[in-house]
Amino acid sequence: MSILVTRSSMPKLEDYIEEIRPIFESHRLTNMGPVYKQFQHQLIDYLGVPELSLFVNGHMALEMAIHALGLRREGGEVITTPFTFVSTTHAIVRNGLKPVFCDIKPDDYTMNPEKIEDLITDKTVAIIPVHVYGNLCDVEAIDKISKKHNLKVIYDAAHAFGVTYKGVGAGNFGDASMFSFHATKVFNTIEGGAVAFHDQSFREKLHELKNFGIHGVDDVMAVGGNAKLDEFRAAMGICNLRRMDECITRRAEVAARYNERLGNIPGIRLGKPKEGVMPNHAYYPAYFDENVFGKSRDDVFEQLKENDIYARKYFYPAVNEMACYKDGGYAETPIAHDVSMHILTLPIYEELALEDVDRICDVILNK
Ligand code: T4K
Repeated sequence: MSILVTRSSMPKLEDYIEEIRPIFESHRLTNMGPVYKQFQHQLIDYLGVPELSLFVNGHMALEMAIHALGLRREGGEVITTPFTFVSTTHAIVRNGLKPVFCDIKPDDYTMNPEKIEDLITDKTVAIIPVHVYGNLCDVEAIDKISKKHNLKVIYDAAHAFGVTYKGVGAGNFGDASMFSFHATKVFNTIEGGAVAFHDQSFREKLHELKNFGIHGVDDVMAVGGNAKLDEFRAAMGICNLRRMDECITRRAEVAARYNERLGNIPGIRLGKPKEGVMPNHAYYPAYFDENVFGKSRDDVFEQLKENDIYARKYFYPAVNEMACYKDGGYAETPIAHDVSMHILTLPIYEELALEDVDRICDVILNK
């Protein structure tokens, strides 16, 4: 059987049926119904955040968070990372703002705070860093810079569900954090996402944006769109949330086996979570240095493919090198470029057997 980079975690079918039974009986399918509300409360508890708004996917959550924070202005610039899924940059651009790419750290691939201040101009309105692969950014340094320059911070926490730093949930840093609940994520609602935040005035803004600006039956107070999570997906979330801790524990076992097999191989660099971070093992990145290891990232990718194993080059190319951005006159980011050329995310998911991890490692190591 093929091994893909990930495989959605699923609840037991009977559990899901039980959870959607009331939806069938009530005919209440969407528009912030009782299942949505129950799920929202459960998530606030699980993530340990003061406030949370649910969305149809992570991308719309981020796009609307940028809008809701009032960042849209003529010529406004947002400092962000090119080492991400393209959604982060698209969300900035689709708000009429200009991305200013900040290079990343070579050890954990998150935005390098030492390079942020040089990029700040009188047009800068915000910083949007990304918690890459389930590790967290240097939140303390970014917080200091944003306060000094009076800038908003929105974290793209698409990979950081359930991650904590010194015991504090990932959704507590900055002005807002976006989580993705896509099928490929550690925690999924099929498609889905959320914005965590602490300023209560933000709640109404987000609500307006995701529900046409409607306040009451006869009141439309703002020009909003539609990005609501429906009841069936909320029910999927309720089921998967119950299994979250066991799911992360199982992923940790898989990651530990990879560490054991690949940890001391010259020319393979593995991910290193920031000190104090409890990771969720969302992805398993390995950096291949061809000069030392003898095989390039692309060689390893092809060799795995020949063995019916499908790793992925997340994130290649870096966003500022993608067709839709490469001619935009953006600054080069040499570290992000280098990492995007050498990184491979190896298969990791709840059901991946340790024997399969061994098989993957055997192929990589020519055993
Ligand atoms: N910011 C960051 C940093 C992100 O990584 C993402 C999403 C976002 C923002 C936006 O969040 P969302 O709007 O998506 O909530 C995938 C996902 O579609 C995307 O959610 C994710 N990041 C990105 C990194 O990866 P693809 O095009 O690589 O996925 P795909 O269809 O090739 O699937 C990869 C593997 O996952 C498959 O080989 C098998 C497995 N899979 C896939 C699907 C669709 C399943 O097991 N079940 C499934 O239903 O983009």
